[in-house]
Amino acid sequence: MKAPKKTNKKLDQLESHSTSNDQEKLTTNQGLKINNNQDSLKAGDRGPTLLEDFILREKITHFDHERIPERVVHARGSGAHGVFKLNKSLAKYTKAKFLTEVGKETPVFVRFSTVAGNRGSTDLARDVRGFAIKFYTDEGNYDLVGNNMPVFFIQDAMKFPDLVHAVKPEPHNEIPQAASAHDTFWDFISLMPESMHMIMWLMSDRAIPRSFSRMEGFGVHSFKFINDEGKAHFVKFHFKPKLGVHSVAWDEAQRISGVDPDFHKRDLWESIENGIFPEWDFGVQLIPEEDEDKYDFDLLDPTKIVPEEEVPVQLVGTLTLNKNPENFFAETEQVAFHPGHIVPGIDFTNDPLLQGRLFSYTDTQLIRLGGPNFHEIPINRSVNTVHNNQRDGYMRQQIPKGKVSYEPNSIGGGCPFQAMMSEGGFASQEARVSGAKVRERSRSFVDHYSQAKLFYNSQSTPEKIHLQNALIFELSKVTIPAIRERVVGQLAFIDKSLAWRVAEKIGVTVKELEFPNQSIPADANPADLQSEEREPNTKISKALSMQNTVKDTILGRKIGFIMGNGVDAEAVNDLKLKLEAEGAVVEIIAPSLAPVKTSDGSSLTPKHSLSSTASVCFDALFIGTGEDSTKELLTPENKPLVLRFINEAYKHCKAIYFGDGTEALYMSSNVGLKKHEDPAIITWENKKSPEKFIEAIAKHRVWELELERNAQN
Ligand code: HDE
Repeated sequence: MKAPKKTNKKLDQLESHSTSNDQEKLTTNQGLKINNNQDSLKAGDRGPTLLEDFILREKITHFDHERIPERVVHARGSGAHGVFKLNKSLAKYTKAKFLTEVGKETPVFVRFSTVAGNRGSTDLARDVRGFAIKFYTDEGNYDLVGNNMPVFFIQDAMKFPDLVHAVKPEPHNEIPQAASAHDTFWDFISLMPESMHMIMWLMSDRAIPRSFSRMEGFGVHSFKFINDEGKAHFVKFHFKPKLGVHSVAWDEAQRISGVDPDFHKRDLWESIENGIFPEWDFGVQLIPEEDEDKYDFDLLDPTKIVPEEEVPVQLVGTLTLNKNPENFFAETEQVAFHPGHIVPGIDFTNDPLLQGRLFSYTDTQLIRLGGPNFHEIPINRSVNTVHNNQRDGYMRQQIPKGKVSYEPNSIGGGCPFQAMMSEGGFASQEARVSGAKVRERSRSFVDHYSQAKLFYNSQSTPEKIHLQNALIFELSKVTIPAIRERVVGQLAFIDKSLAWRVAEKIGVTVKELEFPNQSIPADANPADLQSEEREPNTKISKALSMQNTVKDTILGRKIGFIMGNGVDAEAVNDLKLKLEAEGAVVEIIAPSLAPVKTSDGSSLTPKHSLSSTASVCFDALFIGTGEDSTKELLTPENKPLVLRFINEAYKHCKAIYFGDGTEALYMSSNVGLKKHEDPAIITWENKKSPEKFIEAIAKHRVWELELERNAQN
């Protein structure tokens, strides 16, 4: 399937800046046609190059200058164009036009990112993901610069450079790249109790998404909606993926980083090219301004969520990504987001983290994009034209006419005019502000553990185990024992058994005083330690567990078909058609890239060879039907590779379907050793195999069988 050609106001605007070399002659940047692009101009064919060679000079000079500084955070990114459609009017709460006119479609550009790594680092780092959206509204650009986690590490912008310095590679040796598993990060965290809620999110599998299209987006801060009457509501922004929220296992993440470090970027690109457009429901949590003090946390505190059980998320729109950029640098790299780009009907709150961000983003673009005219770069242009008296600066593109660049003026007829509010002129919410000038934190910000606990308690057992293991992995890389001890001390405020389990694995001795529950046996299953009886009054929020987001769809799932020569053509094609009809993507993996000869004499073209990919790149495996195929897959050369595929998919709790005649492979793999019920292993014996396979893939993984599946490895 090929994506249909999209167009909208923004794409039309971009089109006017696009060029194509198709059927054109090569020219210099001055438009001069070039006759020889192979050799520099020399004094004799073995002589020195002449300074006169303006063509060589231009080419090399441009090359020498073709890098700009990468973003200081969120350097690695992937972008896509799309559209935001409003399904339900929010006119009661906001006058922002793109949120009030039902059916209105607003062009968007979205950039996803990791935070800590360099531009060339892996997509699969354990990290927060940026989820930044530029809405090209008719009233100007609105940027929602969010993350895939709804809270943040710190409460005040003053701590941001410290946080980032702590997580980035250590300054003396620039190690480690794109990883928080090191001394300085955990040193900082161990001394910052306010970060513990975010640490729960970061150590959960949310930090290793299966794809961008399977992660949530959050505005994080409370913002304000202002309606036509000037009434304000606090608002929290949510994006809920139509495919559910899904992650890979940490073991997979590490292997994918080697096999395909562009895994997320590729998935986004290929999905859009294949017409499988990533989609999210857009939702809002709304709180009347007068209810500000109703909660046991402060709405201005960015380390807190508003639990969905307390304020439900109202779904009002759809975000769809439907077009890949034409050029990575021009669009994804040069796009400049800023939480301060707002439109009438949306306003800021006094969240001290947000307030700091309002300064930082323009400042960073000035150094990154080289001057104050970055708003004129095509991807950053608003779809309505810009009119003001700002002028000049590096790389000015617009040609403002006339001799007036000041206001008030009479020569220019007073233009451009200020807009009245009724004409869409932006006016900040009139809010009363009072108080002594203080450098202090509000007392309403001091509870650092309740919501960390809420998050942990809301996780399913497999999710809890993954979180524990993530902490164990990360803290095992911390070389200073005192830091490890302090983190365990912090964890104990969240959940004692979590702290105990981690402590045990990272060489921290648990003192009786801190852990009254010393009766926990050393071989206890962590799942048993999390029972509600131990903490009977613990609150749970269902929305916080990814396990509750499973959707009944295999749209966009990638299924690896492993096969050798002689594979049963009918069985393979049948299954392929069934899976593709449900929106899955089938890719053939064979011993080599040579076409596979099937039982009926036809041939199938593999996309991968057994040694060029790995099972971690697929959501499920089908082991191709037929004894001849099995025989080839079991040759001494192929067998270890095939078994690695199967055993890894099994260990990572994926669905595997063994076709007819593959029993020998089944028996040689770890799957053949299984001694438990496993709904995700489908064999030739099952009469409804394809249907069962589809059902199992839709469930994402059988995480609940992880311990049992791994016990056999
Ligand atoms: Fe950012 N952040 N940030 N941030 N942030 C940047 O801006 C900053 C914060 C987020 O795809 C930078 O253009 C400060 C929270 C995203 O281009 C920089 C503070 C959230 C992106 C910056 C924060 C974010 C950035 C680096 C604390 C989630 C990538 C390059 C006061 C709500 C946008 C750039 C893109 C990027 C500063 C905290 C999200 C330096 C000072 C909280 C998604 O300006």
